[in-house]
Amino acid sequence: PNRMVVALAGNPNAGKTTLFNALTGARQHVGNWPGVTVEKKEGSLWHADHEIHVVDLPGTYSLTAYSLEEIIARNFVVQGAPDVVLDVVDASNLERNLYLSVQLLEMGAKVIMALNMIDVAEGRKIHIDHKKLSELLGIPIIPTNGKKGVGIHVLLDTALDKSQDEKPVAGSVIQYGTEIEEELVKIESKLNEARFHLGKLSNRWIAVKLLEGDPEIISLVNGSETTNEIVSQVEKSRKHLIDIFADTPEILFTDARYGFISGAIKQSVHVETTDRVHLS
Ligand code: GDP
Ligand code: K
Ligand code: MG
Repeated sequence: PNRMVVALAGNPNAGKTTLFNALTGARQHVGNWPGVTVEKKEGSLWHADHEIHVVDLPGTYSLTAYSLEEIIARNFVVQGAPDVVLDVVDASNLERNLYLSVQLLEMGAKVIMALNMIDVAEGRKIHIDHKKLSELLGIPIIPTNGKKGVGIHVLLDTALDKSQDEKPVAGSVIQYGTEIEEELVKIESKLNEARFHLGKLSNRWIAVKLLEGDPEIISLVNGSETTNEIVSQVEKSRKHLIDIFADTPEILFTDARYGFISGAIKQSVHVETTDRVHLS
């Protein structure tokens, strides 16, 4: 009846397993992901009359399809269709960790963020205005200390709220500039014409992945008559962008993501310097 699935995503060592343990306690099961020897941890708990099933995804820095861990994490978000993705972020390494967050947002996943290791960040005088960051990313952010269990209750309330939120996720947190956006729109409309969908994922994300030359997503649209036009549009668009920018779309997208992240950090993070400034 009231059952929901929460997937924990995050960089290695962000504190996923620690939060997973704090959430599920002893009610956990350890196995392997189907067909591979990567460990899969699952567990469940009750909260506000809901059974919440939690899946600990492999730690990854990105969601390209270039490592087994990334493919497992991505496929679970795509095909396992979790109700909510809980993105566990190391607050003391915010910039690097946000690269994964931005990709989860682009996928159109329902994301909430645990700003974990908040004690470590504060200890290093890194002050994060999490409300501002939440506004900029368009997702709820909850500061947590996984080791002490701080923030767990709020996380669960937030996950429940988010799962019941019917608003579609935009998937367009980053604007890539006119030239790239125009090509994305062309590819998206070909996807729509061919009625191509991947679970609940936004076709914008699929368009981004196709332009990036993602082998897994390309193989999904390849080889069918209805998708011929998608493939030829992708080829045209890639060529067009390389002509204009003299860079591959992969590089253009990566640069734009890092640009967005560094802008968000400038607006929401303040690092106290220990050096005193002497004014004369
Ligand atoms: P995972 O790789 O994401 O699963 O990370 P782990 O859960 O294994 O955590 C990595 C390390 O960080 C462990 O030593 C944890 O005890 C520690 N840790 C996790 N969360 C916190 C936190 O909020 N604050 C502090 N100080 N340490 C934490
Ligand atoms: K670890
Ligand atoms: Mg772990």
